[in-house]
Amino acid sequence: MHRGRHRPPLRRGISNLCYTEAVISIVLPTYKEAENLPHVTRAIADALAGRDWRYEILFVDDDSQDGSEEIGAKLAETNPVRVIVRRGERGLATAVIHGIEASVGDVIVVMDADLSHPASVIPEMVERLQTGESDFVLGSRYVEGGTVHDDWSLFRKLNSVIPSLLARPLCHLKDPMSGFFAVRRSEIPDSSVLSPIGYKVALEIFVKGNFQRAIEVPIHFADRQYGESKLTLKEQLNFLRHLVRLYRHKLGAPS
Ligand SMILES: Nc1nc2c(ncn2[C@@H]2O[C@H](COP(=O)(O)OP(=O)(O)OP(=O)(O)O)[C@@H](O)[C@H]2O)c(=O)[nH]1
Ligand SMILES: [Mg+2]
Repeated sequence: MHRGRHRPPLRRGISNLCYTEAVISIVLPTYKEAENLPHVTRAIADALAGRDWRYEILFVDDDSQDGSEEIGAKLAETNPVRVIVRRGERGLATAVIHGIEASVGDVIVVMDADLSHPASVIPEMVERLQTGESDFVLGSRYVEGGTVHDDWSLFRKLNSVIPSLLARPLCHLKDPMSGFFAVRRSEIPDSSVLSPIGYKVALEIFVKGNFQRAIEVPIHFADRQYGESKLTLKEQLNFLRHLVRLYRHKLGAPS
């Protein structure tokens, strides 16, 4: 996936951003997140303020019809924001891949739009890539210093931990279910190789790619304040199908 080499201007009229070497694309899949869009845009802008980095925020919305498109357009007047609306298609992972293909950055950061992922960690993630210390940086709840909200029920904890255990033989990551990660575009496997079903796009990219120096940085995973979860039973079943596909890939079996 090597598109975006031409580095077009991100948005005209935004003069307060000083651009130098790094071009960072922050890709956020969105479905009915209208209330969250201004907050997450502000959180990213605050996190990157004072950094000499050129960046874009790319919302990939699956035709939410909740005002997201209009709010995104408004945000784009004063922020380096773009909204891509996919019509007639749903899916977190495919939305992320679509966004990566449409983005311009050398460095790609993927995060949720519901404020669960702390934008304040983005600079550290980008720096770890830039120094060459890592080729895959994952925001992780399950390394030392990482946390989730205190009041997670046992069911919710199991819902997070069991899928991670099922994926353990595929990768050594402690939080392979995380949707918060940063990679260099040049190291993302070609989109013809990527075929995720459902939610787990970090796992898909990690298993299909050739990453030698993955690291996990601790994050606090906050519970969403606005909007509703889209993680349904159907998505959990999709995860099992996705796992089967990834195991077949890993074992070299035809899918
Ligand atoms: N484009 C697109 N985005 C999606 C879709 N489903 C979920 N998302 C987005 O993916 C991100 C994660 O979805 P959530 O519903 O927060 O899933 P979750 O974090 O597992 O669930 P909660 O803990 O309840 O928030 C959010 O930004 C969603 O808006 C989808 O079908 N298409
Ligand atoms: Mg969420």
